[in-house]
Amino acid sequence: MNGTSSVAERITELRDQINDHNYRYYVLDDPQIPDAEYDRLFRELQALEQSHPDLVSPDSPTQRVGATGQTSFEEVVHRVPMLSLDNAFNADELRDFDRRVRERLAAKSEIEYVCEPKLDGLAVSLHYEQGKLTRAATRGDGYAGEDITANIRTIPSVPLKLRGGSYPDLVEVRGEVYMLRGGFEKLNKSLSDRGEKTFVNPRNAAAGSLRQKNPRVTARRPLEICAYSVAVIDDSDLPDNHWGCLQLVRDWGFRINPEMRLAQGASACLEAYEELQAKRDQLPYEIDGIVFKVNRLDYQHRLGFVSRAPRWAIAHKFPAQEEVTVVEDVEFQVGRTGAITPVARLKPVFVGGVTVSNATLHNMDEIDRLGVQIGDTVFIRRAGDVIPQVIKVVRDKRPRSARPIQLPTTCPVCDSDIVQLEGEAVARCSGGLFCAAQRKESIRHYASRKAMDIEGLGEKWIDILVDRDMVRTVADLYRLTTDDLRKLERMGDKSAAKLVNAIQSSNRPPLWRFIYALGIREVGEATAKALASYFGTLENVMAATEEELQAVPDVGPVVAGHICSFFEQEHNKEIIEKLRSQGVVWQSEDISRANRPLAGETWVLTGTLENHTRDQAKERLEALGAKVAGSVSSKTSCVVAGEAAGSKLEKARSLGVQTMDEAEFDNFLSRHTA
Ligand code: 9MJ
Repeated sequence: MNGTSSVAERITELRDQINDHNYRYYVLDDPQIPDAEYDRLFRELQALEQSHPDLVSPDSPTQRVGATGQTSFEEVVHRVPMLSLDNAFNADELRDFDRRVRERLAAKSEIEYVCEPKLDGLAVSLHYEQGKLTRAATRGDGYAGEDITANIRTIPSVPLKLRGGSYPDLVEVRGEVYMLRGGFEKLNKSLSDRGEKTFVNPRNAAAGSLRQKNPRVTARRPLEICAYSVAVIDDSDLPDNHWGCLQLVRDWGFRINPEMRLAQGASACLEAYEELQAKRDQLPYEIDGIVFKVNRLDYQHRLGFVSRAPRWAIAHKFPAQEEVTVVEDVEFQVGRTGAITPVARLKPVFVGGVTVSNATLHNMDEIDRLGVQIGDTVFIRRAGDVIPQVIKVVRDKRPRSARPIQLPTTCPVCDSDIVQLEGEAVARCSGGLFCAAQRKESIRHYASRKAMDIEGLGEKWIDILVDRDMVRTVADLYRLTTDDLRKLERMGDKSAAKLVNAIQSSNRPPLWRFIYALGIREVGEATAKALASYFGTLENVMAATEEELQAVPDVGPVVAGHICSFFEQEHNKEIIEKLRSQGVVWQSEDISRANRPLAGETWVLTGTLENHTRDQAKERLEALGAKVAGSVSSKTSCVVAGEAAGSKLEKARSLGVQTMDEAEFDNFLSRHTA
């Protein structure tokens, strides 16, 4: 064997391995090697290709980012038109579709349909010749699209080479390119941090990313692909139904949507629609409906096409999540911590399944970024149960009477000055507990379900109690008597007794609920739980220094600072003292046993952990009560040995000390973390 052929063999081996790891990571979400190992394989391949340029081939994983640098977006005429789908907007339209299908086929029994989530992205066509990706195109007008091969090659879940050996010589795979919600939010955040234009939704972001002239930009965008159809261009055989084709495409290395299912007849399709709609908000990507496709390909063939859409498929749409309406006014709300939030009052509009008449504008920076004025026509977006957002202004529709939005100089509730700290986007009322809005908000938070859970103490009664000065702080709640409440308009004897009872019986909360109920800035439910299980008592939390607080998982310097300054303020200490004297007893946590199963144990970390930094692993162990030491002795309880662990692991073994590898450690942590 000469030198070059062994290099060629190694190159092939590396490409196969890397392709395999890409597939597992990007398509199966199940990586088999740590990133560092992946990087080593990748760099070895790059180095070999660099020293043997004659062995570089376009389907090598190193060639994903187009070496040419520029795409010219030439026109591509589709061999088979990329038709769009007809829509059904309600159950009747879907039943009509099914009836037409049955009539045309003269079918005696129910038709079997493949139900596919309709991804909200961009349709693309990918050509493979002898298993290699040779051309990718957008749908365009359905007959001709743009050549976006260089950009498509940068998407990790697009196979550059089909897997396995049993694919046709010439095959076209079609699918949807889309962006995960999480990736979209991150991308927008980083664009807005750099002062660049953001995208209105994930679909738009995916489209913008595919249209990049420089594939290196596309490569940095979190794009995904999901295949939904295959067409063979030579005369090879395909399975005789669409479902089978999808399984085949999956075997070639594509991701297909895991929510796809089969349904017999229109009623089962409607059930699938309901089920998918209920899941819609939990999916990590956006869908705008469900597509029903006749499963049998001979039926599809017989049904054929009308001018722009197949007769064998229909898209049953979900309610739109974006609509257009008018900003009629902007009001400023005061939150619990005094944060002033501009809220757009909208001409009511039906979006995401409900009628929306308010949308948050977040802060003045956001108003500047959007360039929104009162009177503007705007895009509203309501996805899931997230607060409706204004995402875009339609500038052409701005009326002459439009007015800029101005931050008031004083609090709309208490007239104290509004201040905005250097570098902070949020403006705040400086009135503190003098501000009725802040008092109301802090009481509302205290009484809320996840905090003290005082049933019946809603916004309406809090407004009345604060406005009449019957309650100034949460401690005053416990002094209210049935007689006090009975005097209020629309409060009957029964309701008064019920409310007093609800308040009184909220007086023995678990510690975490009480900490959460205090409304310390940025201390949510999870942080409150972590504080409670770490410190055990409120006294310990109150006495902790910023440094000590940061030993708690998830507590960073900012949150630690908020906690310390909360407990430094006299009036907060007073309120806690008053609550205690009114008989509120928060239940200390047993930090010695149940929540601190490792109390009294000493653990040692050695080697490289792939899923945690050393500090994170240490924090997790400390949160469970363990001490983490640097050296192994016979007193050591357990040694966690990562990659390339050396002498400490040996010593542990020789002393008969328990050891765990990283997988066992992860497993252990997941069993011991709430
Ligand atoms: C989407 N967008 O997820 C089709 N689609 O089929 C699925 N789009 C389609 N199928 C034929 N799942 C034309 C378009």
